Amino acid sequence: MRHRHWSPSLIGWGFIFTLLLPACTAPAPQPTNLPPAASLTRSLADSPPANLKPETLKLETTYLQQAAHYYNRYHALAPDDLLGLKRLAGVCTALEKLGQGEGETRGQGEGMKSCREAAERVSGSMFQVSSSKPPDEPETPNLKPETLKLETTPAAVLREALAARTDDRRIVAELLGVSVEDVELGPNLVENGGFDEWVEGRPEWWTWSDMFNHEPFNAAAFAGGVDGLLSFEGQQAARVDGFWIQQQEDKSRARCGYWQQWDEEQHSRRSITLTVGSPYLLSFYYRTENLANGAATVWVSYDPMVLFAHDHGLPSTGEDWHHFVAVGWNRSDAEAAIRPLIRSFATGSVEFDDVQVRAIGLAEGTTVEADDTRFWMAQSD
Ligand SMILES: [Ca+2]
Repeated sequence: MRHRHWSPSLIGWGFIFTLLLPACTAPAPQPTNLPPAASLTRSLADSPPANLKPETLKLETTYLQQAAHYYNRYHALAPDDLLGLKRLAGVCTALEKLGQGEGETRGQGEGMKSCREAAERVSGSMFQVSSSKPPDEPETPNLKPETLKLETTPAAVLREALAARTDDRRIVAELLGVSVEDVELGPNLVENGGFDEWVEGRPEWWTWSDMFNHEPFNAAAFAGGVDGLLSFEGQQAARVDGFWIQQQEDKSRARCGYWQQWDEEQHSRRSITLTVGSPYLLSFYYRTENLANGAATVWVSYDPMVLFAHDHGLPSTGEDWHHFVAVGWNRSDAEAAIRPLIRSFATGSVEFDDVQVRAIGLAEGTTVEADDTRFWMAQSD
């Protein structure tokens, strides 16, 4: 586990993440006619703030400036945490839109100082802000050439850094060695992959897989449930906590987690069908805390010709949200089914969010031979 010098570590930051602004804006009371800070940030990121009154605009600018300050400081401490980068990019995008609404020049003003600093850190170069015209010269030489054609503002640099590590279409193209324009992703075949719907203590469409405390498994104390504080996507994530595990060699390893999928109406298990020879994407976000390397796993199939067999171990994340992506084929000679099972084999905690399985469509003339499953993990810049 990585030790950070800030206390109270992630829970404290989780509080800031969840409440976003109130945690760092104690002196300024929030007017009752404002929407919650997090939803306001999202709405500002989506559209220009044309309908905000001047005094409201000023107040929100103050909130966003302070949020950018704290998210930038957090990102400096935990650059691999994708949730931190996501929130930082969102706040800086909202700040830039507010700045435009106020007639400020791009990337100027006290509020953008933190965003510029983060953009410089992400791009590995000094960020020269052009306030009058789009940059003619590359200002971020460490980024790929196509990136420089985009509107280059601190928020644009942060959004690009986030997309490089979260855009599944781009990542699939990278894994297959084809152009991103030649890749299309089908609908998500996983039900409730974001774990935002819960029924009687378990996520809808998922069943609790408890391979412990009965033969042939070791005894253990595991608990599963919802985390509504630090989800990567939506409002909730699924969590598995291991408290104690018996290590008797003549028994199978204790393990447990959530297994797609339980059909409530049919009272039967359903599977995700994979056609022969077509590539598929398996993708999710996860974070581990005090969990041994490789102890959190994903299982999809017994057959090594259907994506991959047995549990695929995930690297520990030191409390950060990481992204897992795999691209594989049904290389058997018949239609096959998978049932994603995400679980833990050890004491400590793991959370999962945004589980996806999608068919990958390739443009006509683009072919990739069915091969071993390819795995991708986000790396820091
Ligand atoms: Ca979620």
